[in-house]
Amino acid sequence: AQPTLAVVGATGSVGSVMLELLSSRRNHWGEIRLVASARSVGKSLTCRGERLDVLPLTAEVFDGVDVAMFDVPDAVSEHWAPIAVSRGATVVDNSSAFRMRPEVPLVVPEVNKDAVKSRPIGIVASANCTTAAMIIAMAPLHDEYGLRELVLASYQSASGAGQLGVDTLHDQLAKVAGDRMLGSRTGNVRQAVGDDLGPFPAPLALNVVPWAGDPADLGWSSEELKLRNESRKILGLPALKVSATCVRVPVVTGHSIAVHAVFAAEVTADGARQALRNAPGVILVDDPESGEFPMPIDAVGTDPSWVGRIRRAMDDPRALSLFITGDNMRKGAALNTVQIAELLATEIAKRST
Ligand code: 2RA
Repeated sequence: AQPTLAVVGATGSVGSVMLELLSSRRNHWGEIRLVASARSVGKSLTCRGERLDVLPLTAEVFDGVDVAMFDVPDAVSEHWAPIAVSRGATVVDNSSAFRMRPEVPLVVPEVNKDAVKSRPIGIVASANCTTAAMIIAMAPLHDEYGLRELVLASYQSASGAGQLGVDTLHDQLAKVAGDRMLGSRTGNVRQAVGDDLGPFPAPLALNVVPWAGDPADLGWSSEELKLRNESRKILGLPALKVSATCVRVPVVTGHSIAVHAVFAAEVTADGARQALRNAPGVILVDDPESGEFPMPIDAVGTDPSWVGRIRRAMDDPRALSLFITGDNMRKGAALNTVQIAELLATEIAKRST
């Protein structure tokens, strides 16, 4: 029999992309159960062309489940993932609750899929959206040249902050549309947007906000430290130097990262392009003179990380600058989680034959 899957957080914005992917990718699953908080019960959603009732999050809902994908807030994962495991499921969790625990593998399948094999507490963590998009391109460059340091600036879209982020950006854009004075010395964007900033600490329309996540140590944000810690863990480079500045931009979907990477060996832009051309999960878009570079408006709705603007540093033959864009709802969230769940499904299928 094919394994049973639970989707926890099925009614959320990442959950809905998970259902889309489960409907469009090769099917690995027998029964699929859609699970959400009590307030979503009574709803039904379509998956694989079937209308399914949303079930409440209880311990019993995991009875008979082989794999449970979670996309819920950290505290909900922290509480419910171990309960799902105690009922016999393996959990693939997309929150940050378990990512840095040594006993939990942190997986981006194109880079370290074998890490799923050892999961002593029955939980596998899926990487943060910005890390996932970036690491898929950095891993083949690391294999080629030996990565030593990353200096990063992210350009993160509103959907990284959930549906509220997307709604807030659209509401703000509607408020500023048509006023040609806004953003000039006399046109006040703060006033036009009003007090409702949604999940952002400042207006996002006509602006960039150099802050994403929560305050962490020494002035860094949680998103910045995720990039550092998760990159080190996924690449198995505990001493990798990483400095990131995470910035929210008025884009609906698609996180981008400007990368300055320093390697052990000398690099060439052509060598880097060659390493990336056949890399899994990467699409090379690097012809700036013809207007071809990675951008969220093109990457949205697609699976790969789009990579371009590859240049060797002018002042360091061991350093590259490049630009990466990926759909944060797909590779950055739903797709990576679904891919990990599929690795587990394949393992379960092998075991039962
Ligand atoms: C963001 N990385 O973009 C987060 C979502 N997990 O806010």
